[in-house]
Amino acid sequence: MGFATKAIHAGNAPDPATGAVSVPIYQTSTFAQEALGVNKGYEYARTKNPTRTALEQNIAALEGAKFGFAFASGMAAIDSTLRLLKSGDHVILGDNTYGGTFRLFDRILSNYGIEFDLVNTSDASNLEPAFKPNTKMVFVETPTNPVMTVTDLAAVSEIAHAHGARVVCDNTFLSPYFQRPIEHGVDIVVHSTTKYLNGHSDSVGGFVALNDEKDAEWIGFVQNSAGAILSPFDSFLVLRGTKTLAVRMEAHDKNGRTVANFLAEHPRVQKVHYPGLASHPQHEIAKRQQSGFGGMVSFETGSLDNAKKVLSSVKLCTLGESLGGVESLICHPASMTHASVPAERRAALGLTDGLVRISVGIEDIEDILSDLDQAL
Ligand code: P1T
Repeated sequence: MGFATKAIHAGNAPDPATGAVSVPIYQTSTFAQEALGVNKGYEYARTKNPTRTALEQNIAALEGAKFGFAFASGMAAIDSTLRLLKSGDHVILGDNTYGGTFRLFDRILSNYGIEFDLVNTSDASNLEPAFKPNTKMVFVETPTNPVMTVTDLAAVSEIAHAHGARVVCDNTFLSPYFQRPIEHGVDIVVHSTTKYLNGHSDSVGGFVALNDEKDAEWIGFVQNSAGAILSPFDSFLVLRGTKTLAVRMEAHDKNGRTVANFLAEHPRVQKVHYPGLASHPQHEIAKRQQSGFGGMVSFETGSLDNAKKVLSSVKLCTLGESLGGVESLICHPASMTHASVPAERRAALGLTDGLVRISVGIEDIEDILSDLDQAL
């Protein structure tokens, strides 16, 4: 079955009770039981809800995973995945991740005896020396938010597995339409479904997809025990979103490439970060590992003042956090999405005060380009 077919049909069987073609929003907290221990597979809605189950089957199928779990946010999905770790474990964390992921390690997990080191995994040769006897996990984003560096997932997985460590990949920026990390050896895929999977900027959610039965059992146990579940209504919205993932991603990719090329030639732009450009340092890896480059582009304006001018001059692009919706969103990572990353770390990553990030939407390309042109 092709990707677009799976996106529409996986988990989306007509409702057994009524034949409804769209999976209903089962807005209920509990389910009537016929007798003690006799039920229709559902008991209490934190544990399992049919709308959530449908979404879990859908996204797991898109990632090529046996198991999937939907959470209340991307951060809840990441937090629940990190509960595979125990006090005393060490994690190799990609040096550029969403600011909230760094903050979770830096400010919360560090209180529970979980150590981490930041490593630039875009050069796989940096990985080997970073392993310690207690390294249990390598956690990467690719492409990274917001400087768009790419990590070779097959190379990193091979090294990590030789050390007995799991590899977790945050696949939010490309979605399974353009990149399926499990096919490259990754053990666990996490998502903020808030972004491309839902695609319409009207829901916050997260997802974990994996094949290992024992780890899946634990993540399911954490989902039920800690309870950061996705609601039935949000499950419905994301399930509706994934039905159009293939067509939306094609449109984001087409506009993303055009915006990146436009910016690369613009006299007011000093540098463009987009793996689809031949000048991107990991362009060859991206071409091999991804089937598209997507709609995320960041660029260097040269100073905070210049960035402010651009951000206050756009008319079509909306100034705001988040990404992956049909509308173009623009933001200032240093003060918004990555404010929790210390200034010296941001500088080392090229996450400067002059950096602007665009989530290129699927509006008419002429309108997006003329908005950026007048703002620059
Ligand atoms: O916002 P939430 O659904 O909890 O997802 C967190 C998250 C996880 N991973 C990546 C790669 C992300 O980009 C995010 C959220 N990012 C933004 C809100 C942003 O504007 O970058």
